Amino acid sequence: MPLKILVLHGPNLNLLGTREPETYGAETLAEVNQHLIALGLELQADVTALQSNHEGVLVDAIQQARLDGIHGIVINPAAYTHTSIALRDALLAVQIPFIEVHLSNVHARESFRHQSRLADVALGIIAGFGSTSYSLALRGLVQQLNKKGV
Ligand code: CA2
Repeated sequence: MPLKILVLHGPNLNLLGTREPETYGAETLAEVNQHLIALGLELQADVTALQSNHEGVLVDAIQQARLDGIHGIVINPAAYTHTSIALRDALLAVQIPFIEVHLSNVHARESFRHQSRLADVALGIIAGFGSTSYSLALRGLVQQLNKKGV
């Protein structure tokens, strides 16, 4: 049975490829998702992706992931990284290993981006590689899950 991986994108990431390419890259969200689905096939992982601008929708998706038997989550919580106790609580509640991903190097930016509400409960964090951050996260997550014999 292939691993089931959920990729979650937080607020404003639907704008990828249309604004601020110097910070977030030129690839659209649809292209990022296509690459992850293709990489998933290579890694024998079934990848599904969801973007929402709404915190509650992301919380619902995390809760649903448990019911759907998702083995691991790759999440770019975007601005909710720095604020959301609700996302932290949801991820802790479902006990699904997750990787926190950022396109930009958040530590080279404003100080309010240096804090994460999720990082200390994440399996790992990847930041600063543009859309490649997601691919690195997916590879790392699948490797860890396979190592654990999930
Ligand atoms: O670097 C990242 O991936 C961030 O999670 C992106 C968030 C930001 O609030 C975090 O501090 C770091 C912002 C996402 C906004 O996405 C846009 C994409 C294209 C154009 C404009 C915004």
